[in-house]
Amino acid sequence: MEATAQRDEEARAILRANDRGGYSVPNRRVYPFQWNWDSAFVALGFATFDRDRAWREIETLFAAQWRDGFVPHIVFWQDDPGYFPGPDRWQAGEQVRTSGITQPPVAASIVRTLWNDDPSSRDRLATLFPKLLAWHRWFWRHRDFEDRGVVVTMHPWETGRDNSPEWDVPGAAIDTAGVEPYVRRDTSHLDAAMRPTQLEYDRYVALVDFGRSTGWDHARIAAHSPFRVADIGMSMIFLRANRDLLALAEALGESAAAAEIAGHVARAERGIGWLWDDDAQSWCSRDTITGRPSGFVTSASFLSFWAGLVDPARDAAMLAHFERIGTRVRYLMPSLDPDDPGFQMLRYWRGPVWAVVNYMIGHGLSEAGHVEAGARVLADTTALIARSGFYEAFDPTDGAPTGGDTFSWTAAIWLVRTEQQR
Ligand code: 9WN
Repeated sequence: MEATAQRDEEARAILRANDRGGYSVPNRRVYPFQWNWDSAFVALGFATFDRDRAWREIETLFAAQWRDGFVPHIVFWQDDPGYFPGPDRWQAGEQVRTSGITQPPVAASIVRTLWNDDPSSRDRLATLFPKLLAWHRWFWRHRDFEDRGVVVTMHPWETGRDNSPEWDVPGAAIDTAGVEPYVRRDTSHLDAAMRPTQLEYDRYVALVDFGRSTGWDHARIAAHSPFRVADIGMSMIFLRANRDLLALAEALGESAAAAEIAGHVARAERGIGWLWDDDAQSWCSRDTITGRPSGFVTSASFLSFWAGLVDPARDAAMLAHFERIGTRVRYLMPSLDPDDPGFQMLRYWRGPVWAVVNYMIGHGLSEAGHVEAGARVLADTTALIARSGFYEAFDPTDGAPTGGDTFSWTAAIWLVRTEQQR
């Protein structure tokens, strides 16, 4: 109990220390700017002890929104030489310098939680709502331009699961020959064995250079990017976010917006089956250029429950994967199926467990009625943090830490653990 109280105090101290005044950095040294989906989860953590600060985290993110509704994955509020690529390489942004790609649109779901827990915040919700809607419209326009009801990503960084093996085959189409020399900063902070490879970095930077060469014209990027992959993670997160945005629209009496969003929810429910892979018996990302499914079972595959999809046969197949994986590792949910030959316990999104993904999987399973499974995922998350501290990610076999320490979103997820996990 005492140890738990100490962890609570540490978690709050991390959020305070990583607070740059209205926004948080994910980690002081490795990630010294504001990141999009990190901020959404961080707001949940702040809400446990400072509601005003929780709303500000999201409001500050949306202060960097472009006029066309786009919300960037990084906001460079201050300079810092500790991260590559910085603002000079991106050359993007309007009121403030930003990156030119986005990240998983989890913000509407988090805002719904903030509002549910604090109905007196209606004015703040009403101010944020049109901004959230504008961002979702940007997604419908530029990340689902073929109207499939899925999210087509233009960059592995956009998915938040940077070096997942899902991007290996589609990534081979990216020409890295013209990439101007650059110096990685991540490997000066962290062991290279925990990070993406040099080839992967060259591809990331080539895509940044390509986007910059279009002047961050998202219509052109969507038409010509060499990397266009329907991401199972973003597709599920966006479907859930649209359901949550719809609930917010109804609460605010925004009936035209509600009808518009409901139409997109229905479209996604019809279209998302395109990402079911019969061979893998799993939800999988799919390359839209070749049409080929990735075939990888990753932690993102289990977000179908978070998305609110109900399909008895597919749910049973996902639960069978869940059971199998649960016998292979001590801590769920590894970012890659441990039976995959490419599974690596400590290498970023090729094995380690991430607290924020667990939050969505655990709550999604519980909401879908798979209470025991959901509870296992959430309990494993707490156990990992209790054992190892507030790291970026964890080895699913023994719980050893990997990546950066004093991590904001890990602290936030600790603070919002459910009563049963306390
Ligand atoms: C690139 C900040 C971010 C997370 C991502 C995670 C990692 C960045 C990087 O860190 O990505 O965006 O440089 O590795 O993969 O999910 O938002 O915590």
